[in-house]
Amino acid sequence: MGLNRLSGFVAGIGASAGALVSTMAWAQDTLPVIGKPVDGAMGFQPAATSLASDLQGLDHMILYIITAIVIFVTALLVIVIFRFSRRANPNPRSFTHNTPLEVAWTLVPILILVFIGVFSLPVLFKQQEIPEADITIKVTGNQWYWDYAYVDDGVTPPPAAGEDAPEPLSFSSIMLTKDELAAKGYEQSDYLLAVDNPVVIPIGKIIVMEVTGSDVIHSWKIPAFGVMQDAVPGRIAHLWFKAEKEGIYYGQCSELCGKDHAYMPIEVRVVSEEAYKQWLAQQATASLGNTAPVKFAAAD
Ligand SMILES: [Cu+2]
Repeated sequence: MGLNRLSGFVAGIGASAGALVSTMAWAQDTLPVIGKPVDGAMGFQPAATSLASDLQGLDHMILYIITAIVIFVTALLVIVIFRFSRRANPNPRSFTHNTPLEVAWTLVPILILVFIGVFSLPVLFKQQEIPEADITIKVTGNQWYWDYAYVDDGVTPPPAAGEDAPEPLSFSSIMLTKDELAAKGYEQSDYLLAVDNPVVIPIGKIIVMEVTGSDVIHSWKIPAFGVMQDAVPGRIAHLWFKAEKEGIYYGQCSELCGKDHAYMPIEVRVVSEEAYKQWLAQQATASLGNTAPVKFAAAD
């Protein structure tokens, strides 16, 4: 068991069943739902990481550029339609080239693309250059649910030389049915998003997700974090984020993976450092009466 040290810690502070119930209550009572789709909404979910802010800023900037180009091209078309119509030009001129114009319409788009690249490449590198993790979580896509393993929870010290690495905290995350939502403190609108065992992470820590698949390709995505990574069987890909707002964030499998593709959502809860440690301790003492079943063995 990966968290036996924490079990001792919890026993040390005399955690009773009542204390466990109260620690379980924090999540649903106090956490605002931030990363959730809204009916009829336009635009992005609120950015909860600098990666998402960068992506959204880039999108807005490019939207201005696109709008200017669309207006410019539409204006040219309108001018051509009227000024160079057959009626306005009964005797058409016969030239075929205009070298300065052709140089201009080659160079100007290149300059526009270089300008966009100057802003977009740093964003791309920031996403793809994985920093050193505070907490590393392995996520495995299955038909049709996600498995999570806290391979380095940032709390348990690494094993001494010669000692076996402790088995990580791991659990499966399965979508809640409509009937289960209310009992777990969710609204009906959380259907297709809420899960039985959400991923819990502390605020302000660098989380590195090791993303893989067990059967077909899935994709792990949280829009409000600005992250999405294909989960490819036989490969481990990495993504990272640092969440800056406490709350509940939803995502969905984003690679068509079979008949229940729409029924394997992702729920991430960003909590305070203290609540995260409480949660870890609670997982370690799951056998003491935690109602959320947690498997410590390797995933199915
Ligand atoms: Cu999937």
